[in-house]
Amino acid sequence: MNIQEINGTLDATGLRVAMVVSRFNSLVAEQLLAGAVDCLTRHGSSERELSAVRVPGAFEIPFAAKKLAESGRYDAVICLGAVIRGSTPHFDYVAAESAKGVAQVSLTSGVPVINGIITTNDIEQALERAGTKAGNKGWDAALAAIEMAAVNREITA
Ligand code: INI
Repeated sequence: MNIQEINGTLDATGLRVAMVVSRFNSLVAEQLLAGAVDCLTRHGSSERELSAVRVPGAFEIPFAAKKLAESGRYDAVICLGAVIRGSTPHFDYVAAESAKGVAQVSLTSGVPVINGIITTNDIEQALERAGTKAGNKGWDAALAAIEMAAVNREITA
C-alpha cells in the first residue's frame, strides 16, 4: 500500500498533560495516577509539565476536564477514577454520566481527553486494574494520551 498515514509517536517529550483524579475510591484512583505519571515520564515527559486536579467523585470529572481542556494550557487531559458497583442504582448513573461527559468534552474541546475511569463490579476487580493482576489502567490511559496528542498535532499541523 502506498497511502499517506498518520501514526502518533509515543514520545511524550515536552507534552503538557493534566490529570483529573477522583477522591472517591482514592485507594484505587491514586494508583491509577501513579501509573499514568510513570508512563508519561518513562516516555519522556518531565514532571514539571504534569498537573493533577482532584475532584470529589467520577461524576465531577468531566467538569474539571472541560475547564482544563479549554484552558489552552494542555496537550491532553487524562481522567482517572473508579466507579465500583454498590447495592443501589447510583453506580449506573455515575458510570454512565462520567463516561458520557468525558467523551463530550473530548469532542467539543478539540483536545484529546482520555477516559481512564474504570468501572467494576467490586473492589477486587478495581485493585486488579490499578497496578496488580490486570496491569494499571492509568498507565494505559496515559499511553493513549501520548498517542492522541501526537495524532492531534499531526492532523492539525
Ligand atoms: N464516585 C466515584 O468516583 N465512584 C463511585 O463508585 C461512586 N459511587 O458508586 O457512588 C461515586 N459516587 C460519587 C459521585 O461521583 C459524586 O461525587 C457525588 O454523587 C456528588 O455529585
